[in-house]
Amino acid sequence: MVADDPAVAVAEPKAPASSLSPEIQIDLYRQMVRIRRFEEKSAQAFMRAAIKGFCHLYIGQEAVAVGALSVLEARDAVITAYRDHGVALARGTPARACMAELFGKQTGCSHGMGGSMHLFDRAHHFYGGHAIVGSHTAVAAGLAFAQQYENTGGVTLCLLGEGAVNQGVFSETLNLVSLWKLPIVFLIENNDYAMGTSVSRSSAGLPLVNRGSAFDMAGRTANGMDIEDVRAKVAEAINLARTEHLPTLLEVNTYRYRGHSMSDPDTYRTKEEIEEHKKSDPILLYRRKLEGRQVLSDALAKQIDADARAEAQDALTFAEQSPEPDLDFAFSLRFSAEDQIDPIPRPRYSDI
Ligand SMILES: Cc1ncc(C[n+]2csc(CCOP(=O)(O)OP(=O)(O)O)c2C)c(N)n1
Repeated sequence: MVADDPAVAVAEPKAPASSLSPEIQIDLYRQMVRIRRFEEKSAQAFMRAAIKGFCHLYIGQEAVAVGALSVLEARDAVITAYRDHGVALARGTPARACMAELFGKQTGCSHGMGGSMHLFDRAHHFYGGHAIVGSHTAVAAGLAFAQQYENTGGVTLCLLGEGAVNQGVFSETLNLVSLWKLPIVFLIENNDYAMGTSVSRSSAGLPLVNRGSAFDMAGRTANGMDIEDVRAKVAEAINLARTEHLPTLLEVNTYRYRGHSMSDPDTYRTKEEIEEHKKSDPILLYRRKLEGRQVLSDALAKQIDADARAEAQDALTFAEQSPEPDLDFAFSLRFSAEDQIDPIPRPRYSDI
């Protein structure tokens, strides 16, 4: 069985029934497959140097973004680090706009100015894509502060890698969000490795979820290979943030199959270790579960896979055929005297 390939699965004989509707279950599955196929297409494009710069793939972690974002409302804010393709797709940024950004094209969701690590989509309240490890956690607190100050009823979901928890800014941020009772959820995507350093070599006081207790924050853990577990735990935390303005620190255990980035030779772990983790592939496990519940047929699974491949190919063609940002446009992105970015035309998603 090839764990990377959700088209190959064996039904789980006695999968427990779910409180989720069949439509939601299918949609969760579909979103994970979309991300996997998009990332595979990105990897191919990077290998032939069509995508330049950095490229950090989300393969293996799909259940985290899809499960977590599936419980958010449109008014909520989402922010993450540089491993952001799957998060943007799960938030609703069109695959075309994401792929074009990876290609640095003007039709990209950041107009080609950000690239893979800086996807941004204000229309969907997706505030990046940030390359400086841990830095965006403070920005997340600012988003939640604005939501509270303006009484929008929205909450902020901030995803971060486990490598970010030892950055000073993260501790300072936890202190303030707890003190000010901001409507925010911090979700640590613990995929074991920060570049080539395992969490056990970098961090004292495991599990990392304990870090919140110093600031009197609620703490929860979830299995990042089980999309329904992620969804349930995030739903509780989001509810706490929305109704009681109490922040939560969530630790979600997951695993990335590919190197840290496309340039990583991946020599700090064994092939056997990776293969072992692929046995609990989130897409494969969920497909088995849905087949056991008779929610997903073989034909539908194949159709979902074919659609996801077609979408990824379409995004690639769109990106290849899109124009480079022109120089006038690039130089129009400057800070004004008021420190506001000059207004720029947003991508018209209806057109792409
Ligand atoms: C402040 C800072 N220090 C170092 C780096 C270099 N760096 C880039 S990614 C990374 C590892 C981060 O790992 P983690 O937060 O666990 O995210 P993951 O790659 O696992 O998604 C490091 C140290 C950086 N970008 N920013």
